[in-house]
Formats: sequence, C-alpha cells, structure tokens
Amino acid sequence: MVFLNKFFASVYLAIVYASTANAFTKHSTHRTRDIGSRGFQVEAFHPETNFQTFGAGLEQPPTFVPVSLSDASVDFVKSRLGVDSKKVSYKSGFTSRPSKVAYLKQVHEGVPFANAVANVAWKDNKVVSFGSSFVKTERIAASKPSVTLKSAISKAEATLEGKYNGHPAALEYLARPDGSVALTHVVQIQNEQAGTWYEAFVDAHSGEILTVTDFVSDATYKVLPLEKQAFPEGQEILVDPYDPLASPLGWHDDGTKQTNTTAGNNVIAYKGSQTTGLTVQSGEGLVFNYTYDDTIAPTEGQNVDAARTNAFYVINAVHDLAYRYGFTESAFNFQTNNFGKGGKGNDRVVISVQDASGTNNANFATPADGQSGTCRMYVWTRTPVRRDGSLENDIIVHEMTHGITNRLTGGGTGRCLQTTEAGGMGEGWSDALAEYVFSLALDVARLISSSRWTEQKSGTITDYVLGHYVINSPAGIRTRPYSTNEYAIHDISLNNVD
Ligand SMILES: *[C@@H]1O[C@H](CO)[C@@H](O)[C@H](O)[C@H]1NC(C)=O
Ligand SMILES: *[C@@H]1O[C@H](CO)[C@@H](O)[C@H](O)[C@H]1NC(C)=O
Ligand SMILES: [Ca+2]
Ligand SMILES: [Zn+2]
Repeated sequence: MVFLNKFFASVYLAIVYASTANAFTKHSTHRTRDIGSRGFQVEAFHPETNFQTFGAGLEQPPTFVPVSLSDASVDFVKSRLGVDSKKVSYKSGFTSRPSKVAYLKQVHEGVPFANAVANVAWKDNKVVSFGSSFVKTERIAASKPSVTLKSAISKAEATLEGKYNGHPAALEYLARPDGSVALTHVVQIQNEQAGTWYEAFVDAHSGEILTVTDFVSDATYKVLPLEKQAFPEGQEILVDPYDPLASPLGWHDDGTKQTNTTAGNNVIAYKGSQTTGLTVQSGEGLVFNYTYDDTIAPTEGQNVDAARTNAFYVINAVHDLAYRYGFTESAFNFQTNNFGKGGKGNDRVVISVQDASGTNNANFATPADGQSGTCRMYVWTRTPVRRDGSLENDIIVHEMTHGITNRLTGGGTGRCLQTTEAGGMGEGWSDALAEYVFSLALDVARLISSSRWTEQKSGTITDYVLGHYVINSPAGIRTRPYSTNEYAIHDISLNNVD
C-alpha cells in the first residue's frame, strides 16, 4: 500500500464505467460430486447467465407507468427476452431504498423452472441491472409426468440412502447441460443418522435422478464479512460464502487436490511457510472457527489462525466479486486451475500474513498472467498492542485491487502501472474499490440472491477513510477522506506521494 495523499476525482467514475459499459456473458457452471457410500455421482448445472448493468439505468419508454414491482419486472423480462407473460413468473423481491430487486422464474405450461431464473434491479423506476439464465424450450419434456411421485420417492430414497421427509414434493422443469429440458419430481430425502439432507430432482418421464441439491453446508468461516471494514465491527460466522459461478468447486478444491486448509484454487494464505504455515480447519467439514482478540499480540492465542482465515476469505470473496464484473480466467485473473476457460493458470494469489519483512504497510506484487500475485500483510506498531493488517478488510481489498488493475491494464503483463502517474491511478483505484467494495458486493449479491449481503442497509456513498483501525485514528492513513462532496474534491492539494 502506498501512502498516496492525492485524490483522483475521476477514479471512482472510471471504475464504475468500466464495470457497467459491457455486458458480460459467463460460462455455465458444472460441478460433479459423489453422494452416499455407493459412489453415486451427480452433476449440478446452472445454465449460462447473462448479466448486464446499465449505469444510471435504462430509460423506460414514454408509456411506462410505475406499477407494482412484480408487474414492472415481469413486463421488463417479457420485452427484454421476447417472451410472453405465460413464460415468466414473479418469485420474490424486496425494496431497499432507493433500490428494488425482483427475482423471477421461467415457466412452461404452468410448471416453473428450477434453474432458469432472472433478476431485475430497479432504481428510480429505471432498470440498473438485469441477469437471466432463461433457456430455449425447443427440446422440452411434456408437462404431465409419466412416472408417479411414489416411484420417484422410492428411487430417491434408495439412491440417496435416506427417507423422504414429507416436505411437499413439487413438479419443476430442469434445464440440462445438453440444451434439453427435463420435467422432474423434486423431493427431499434426509438421513438423521448420517446427517444428510438432500433435494433430489427425479426425471418424471425416465425415473432417473438428474441432480441433487445438498443442503448441508460445505464450509464455515469466522471472518469480517466484506461489507465490514475492520475488526471492531465484529467477526461473524459465514456459511458457504463462495460464489459458484466464480469458484465452481468452492474455495478448497482446484480440481485435482482438495484441502482442509487456507489454501485453494484462488489463494493460499500462510504465515512464514506455504507448507507448514497454513491454518487447518478447526472442525470437520471445513469449519474455520477462530476468534481474534486484539487485547493480545497478533501472534498469540488464536490470532494467527483468525488472521489467515480472514485473509483467505477476503481474497477469495474479492476474486468472486471481481469475476462477476468480468475479471475472469480469460481476463487474466488469479487461479491455479482455469477449468479450460482461457488465460493462464497456476497463478493463485499468495498472501503472507504477519510477514516478517516489514511493518506498518502491505504490498502486492503482480507479475504477468501465469505467475502468482504475491501479497504481504504486515503488523502495525502504532498502538500499544500491535494491530494486524489482515483484520482490516479495506487494506486487503486495496492490495488485491492492485492485482486486478495490474492485470486488467495492458493485457495481463503486469507492466503498465509503473510510472508515477499510472501508479497513482492504481493507488486510487485500490482505495476506491477498498472503500466501495461493500456496495458492489451488495449489488452483486442481490443479483445472485445471497441473503448474506442484504443486511447492508444502504448503498449511499459517504466519505470514506482507509486504514483507520491499524493506526487507531478515525481519519485513517490518508490526509483526506474519499468524498463525493465536490468542494472537498477541489480542496485537495496535488502533492505528497509517500
Ligand atoms: C484435515 O484436517 C485434519 C485436522 O483437522 C487432519 O487431521 C487431516 O489429516 C486433514 N485431512 C486432509 C485430507 O488434509
Ligand atoms: C465456534 O466456536 C465457538 C466456541 O469457541 C462455539 O461456541 C461455536 O458453536 C462455534 N461455531 C461453529 C459454527 O463451529
Ligand atoms: Ca491467470
Ligand atoms: Zn497501494
């Protein structure tokens, strides 16, 4: 982190335009898992999602009358995708001033789709973003089942080694990887002793189990959620915070190796040594439940484990967030395995926590695509009890953003932001994303319907400071806050690059 006391008024805007000008088409998500003791394999599939943002919002035709969120959103999907109202149903939505978000489902002959969905975000009666995974229905199964629910349940119970739990079964369409659409009985199967709880999608014409939802969580972390800035706001337990679009195998699996440590496909977080300096799960099933205590030294108690867990979480979460905005494999991101989606792999982020080579700072080295980005987080000595930069999210996000901006300029060479001015832009971008990340996270999370983020009350932009916790000062480490107040902006003196 460079202490750059200079404000670039255009930085914030540059980031916003870069992320809103394009429509990004994403790859389908596949995930294959073994279920039960008999090696039953299932593949989860989500059709390709088209995600677009529209800056200040799409102008509505002059005939537009603000109606209910559900009607307006159904109308928008109809016109955008060219389908009639029988093909779209409103599922849920919420209002969080000044935004409104609606979730919709594809429908065929009255039967809803399980995995073909859409979401529409509104602001001031304008659509600001739209995501859709609606599919073509040229090869769709008949909407009346030929396999009974009873035999579907028997099949699911036998395969998943559990009992139907009585939760009302449903008939739903399921889009398949080959472009066809199956009709399925959806039933819940539980096994109390084994602790399993599944939702099975049984083909209502062939009787075959097509896919299974596993309700039991994959991973748990005690961390500072991305919408928080620093330790005093409190660690929280997050369950499965990964985004399956950006990290299809989760955060602890690179396709050939599974770990139960702070090492995975997107990042390895360690102290001292990448082999012996990792944090190992505190409980079976990828539970990383370590509590930080800032009344004792960063090296004492559970603090090192809590710091590595938080660094691992934040880098992964920013990886996943940036992926939604286009920082993908082919845009030179940081991953060990690129799953055949372009770009060079073997370059996950390497983050050294409580690094011994310095204090009171942090840095990020970005070589070209194909070599790991390397981040060093230091301990800060400005308080009676030292503070750990890994417990201040805005610093980690600032550093990770150096990796993102260095890769996104100049085609992944890592060579572009070397001059004073370009480096200054990089610093500004890093600060801006660090301070704004929770709002972006909020927008994206609404679109992927993760309830986790919806607790953030408002996207309103206020003055931002960076690094307030590590130096224990509300002003942070910059001479001015980041502000949208134009008088504050004009007041900035253009000097002082530390
Ligand atoms: C997972 O972690 C436990 C300690 O919690 C360890 O004993 C075990 O060997 C690890 N398993 C793998 C596959 O790394
Ligand atoms: C985390 O650890 C605390 C005790 O330190 C325990 O009370 C809590 O149940 C644990 N939570 C999880 C999700 O493991
Ligand atoms: Ca790469
Ligand atoms: Zn920096």
